[in-house]
Amino acid sequence: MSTPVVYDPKGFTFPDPQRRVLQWSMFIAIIAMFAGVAHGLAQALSYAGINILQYFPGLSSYYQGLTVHGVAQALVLTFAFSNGFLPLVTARALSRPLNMALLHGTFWFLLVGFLLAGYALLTNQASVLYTSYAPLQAHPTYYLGLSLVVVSTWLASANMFVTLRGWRKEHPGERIPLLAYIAVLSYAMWDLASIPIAVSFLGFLLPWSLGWLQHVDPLLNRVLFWFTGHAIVYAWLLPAYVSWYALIPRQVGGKLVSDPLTRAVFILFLLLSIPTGFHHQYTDPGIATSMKAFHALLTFGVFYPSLATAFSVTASLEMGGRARGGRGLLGWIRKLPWGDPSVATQLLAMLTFVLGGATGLVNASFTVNQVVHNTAWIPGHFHMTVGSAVLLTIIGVSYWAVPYLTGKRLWAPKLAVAGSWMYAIGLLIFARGLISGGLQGMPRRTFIAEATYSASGWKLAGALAGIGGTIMTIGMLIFFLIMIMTFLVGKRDGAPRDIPISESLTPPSQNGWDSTMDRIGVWVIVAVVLILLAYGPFFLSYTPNMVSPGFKLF
Ligand code: HAS
Ligand code: CU
Repeated sequence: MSTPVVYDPKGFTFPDPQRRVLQWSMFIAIIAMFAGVAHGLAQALSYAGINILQYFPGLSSYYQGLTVHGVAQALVLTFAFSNGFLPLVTARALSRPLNMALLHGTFWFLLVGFLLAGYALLTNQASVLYTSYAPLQAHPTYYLGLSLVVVSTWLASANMFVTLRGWRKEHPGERIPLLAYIAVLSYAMWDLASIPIAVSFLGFLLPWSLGWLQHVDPLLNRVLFWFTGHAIVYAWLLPAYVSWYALIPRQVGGKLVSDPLTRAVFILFLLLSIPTGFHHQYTDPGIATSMKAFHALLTFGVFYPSLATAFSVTASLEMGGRARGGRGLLGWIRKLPWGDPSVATQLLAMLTFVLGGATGLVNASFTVNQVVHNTAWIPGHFHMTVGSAVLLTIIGVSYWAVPYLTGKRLWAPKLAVAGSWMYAIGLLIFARGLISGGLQGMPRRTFIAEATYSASGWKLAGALAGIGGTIMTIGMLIFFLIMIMTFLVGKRDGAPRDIPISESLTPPSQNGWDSTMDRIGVWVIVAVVLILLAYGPFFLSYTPNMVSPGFKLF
């Protein structure tokens, strides 16, 4: 006897006060996005040799702008979105309201954290780049603010766990509805992954910036950063996968291919996202080569669930395209609802992510990494991952979620589709520039516009980055315009009244082997064991060198 995969209960209405908090969470995400975009344009134009920094009032240096860009986009936008989106879909899938106190806590911690970090950034007291490497030292409000952002994610996941526990009590022995399961697992992975950065920020960097500690160990803090820092990219990505697996099939008129496969994919992310951080530190001294090689191996392991996702999601899309009359080998692609801004934007997210995944393989390959490390290739790679799969999915989800939460119909959907195309095309041109520049030694995190050195191939690479970045910015401005107009003048009829939850072709069994996947606690223990194997030898053999004072260079 099997149960329906994705629980689709009738008659559940989200309580209005909760809807409002979730709506504001999405708005903070959009505000953070806006704060980061202008600085993104400045970075892109810098590669093209154009300096527009003088047009930013109060901006002291290139590095201040780059830090604002990274922190706003990578740390605030992503988590503000997930803090709203994941609890929203969990509650809907379980047909239970969230815990109001935790919901308010999530919101306020995030907002106060954003404001504190924003203060340090805007006053040029935290130009340390989003990686926050010691010995670059920031103002205490930067470390405190970002720690509060992390606490907000813990509160959001506590809310999901509390809601799930309540549901389980009332449904003993039943399989967890898939949508809730994958949303909960996404943040369960992040809960584990975020502990090292909390230790680094609260245990070392904050006391150091307050003057309570005179010195810190730069390598130790880099290790703690990347301990969290590789998994953080999956904390950004998994909410997008939640949408691609459990919502998009319904939006295109198809079905999710397999419930057990989807659960297995998320378990693999829980197990393998964290013990891979040394692939960011292949060139760092002080870490045994054998440990770096072990992380390299696991990095190829964590490539696999994304590969499975590519096949599974494509099959769902094909099912939808064929149900809509698509014929022939590829005829179904044209029949997908490309006119629906939410769908089109996420299809573009997927297509551009294929290149992001391929460049990730190059990075992961231990020796080949030497060619691309610290070059413009790396921002090329991550704009085709976090700047495509993640950002475009956030935009695509916002195109139904903002109308759903506000009750206002999306303003100018055709313009929305055009904006997403512009962003995606701009992104491909931009990344093409950075990727080729990187291969010719063009450095990342360098103000190329003022550099006194260059190589012959950098001109074309930089020009492509500048042109692509400008087109991306126009695409983003269209998104902001649509959000503002939807909020201000969106019609009160025609907004979606429910979340598009997919059914599955292969449902989960009630008592078969795959039901063991619902024992989330056991999988968390397995993940901890793998983490101990991957990081234990380093921490057991490492003697901290607390030697470095703080530097404020920019
Ligand atoms: Fe990465 C550096 C390796 C994925 C983000 N990465 C970065 C940095 C960032 C980042 C921000 O091994 C820079 C950090 C810094 O500031 O220094 N990355 C990988 C690998 C993967 C990978 C192996 N990265 C991501 C994702 C990110 C992200 C995802 C953000 C969300 N990355 C590295 C390494 C470095 C690195 C090294 C260090 C480099 C260095 O030297 O500094 C993989 O897991 C990627 C797997 C992805 C795939 C693609 C699957 C495709 C799908 C779409 C299917 C398409 C469909 C379309 C369905 C296998 C799922 C059909 C549609 C129709 C219309 C037909
Ligand atoms: Cu990584």
